[in-house]
Amino acid sequence: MTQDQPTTQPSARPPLQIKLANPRGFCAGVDRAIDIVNRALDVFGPPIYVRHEVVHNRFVVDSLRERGAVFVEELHEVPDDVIVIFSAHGVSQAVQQEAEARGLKVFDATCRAGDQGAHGSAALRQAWPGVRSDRPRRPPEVEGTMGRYDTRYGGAIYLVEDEQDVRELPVRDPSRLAFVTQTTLSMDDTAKVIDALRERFPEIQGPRKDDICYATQNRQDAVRELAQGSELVLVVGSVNSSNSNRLRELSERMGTPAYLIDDASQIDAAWLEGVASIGITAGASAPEVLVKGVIERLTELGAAAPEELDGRAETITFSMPRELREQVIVSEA
Ligand code: 0CN
Repeated sequence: MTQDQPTTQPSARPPLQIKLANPRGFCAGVDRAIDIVNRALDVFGPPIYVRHEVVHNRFVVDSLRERGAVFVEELHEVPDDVIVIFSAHGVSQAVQQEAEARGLKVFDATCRAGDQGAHGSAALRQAWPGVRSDRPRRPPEVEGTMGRYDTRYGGAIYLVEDEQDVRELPVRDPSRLAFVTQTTLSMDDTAKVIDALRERFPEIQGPRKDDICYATQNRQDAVRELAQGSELVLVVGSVNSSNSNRLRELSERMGTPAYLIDDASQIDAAWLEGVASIGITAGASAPEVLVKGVIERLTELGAAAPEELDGRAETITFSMPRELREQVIVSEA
């Protein structure tokens, strides 16, 4: 007769741990830009033209397109007598003037934080005028900022992307030189370029540190912490989103493999083999609903409930253009 023995199960693998970066996803400028398109659709009805993707996110752009937003790259694609929204990344003065000359009704969704770079550039125009760059395709923020520069006084503005560019800068008068930076760059890489500028041109003027916006900084700090405690990082964001790419890159530089994904459908289960902890973050243009989808997919693949890391609270908001603010309708009882 055999007696029942206590069964010894082979030790089951602990469930995959999920950590969420904090902060992640939408920033105040993105929130406002998307609200502007949605409110314009509510108030004026479709079509609402948007110059450039309002933010660099496929899901956001597709959703707004479904509501009647029409995305174009240049104003000549826009018919007369329509409403146009400038994307969160800003536009050059030439684009603004073209819209004015054509009498187009414009709502400017340029990020208030990104605008500082453009304003910085505008402030420099008396002393360091001119526009010049031979790069064929520049990010829209760069296009917008460089295009805020007044060429009438015969100076020059250059796009400097790395230390090599700094070494090659053909500067005539180093005492009349200043810099601004794009808002969504890598903090580490930008610091290197600025150090090189200050070393070669000790008199150069500029921001104390850089013009990288609060949201980019916070998300880069958060992904640093996330990557430290994870074996793999997933960054939710689109391939054309600069700040999202910087998050993936930063994780990889810290030695934690990272993938940039638009949504849960792009997760390859093979990535998780032998991985015990996975970190999730999202670029400033990626909505939280996509992060939720990623968590759901990972749960299906055996992950435990996610744990959110402590992070920096963000309280900043930017106001909507007056005409698009919610109207409070007070009805008489
Ligand atoms: O992804 P975004 O639309 O822009 P980039 O990171 O590509 O510059 O995010 C919003 C940021 C802005 C402006």
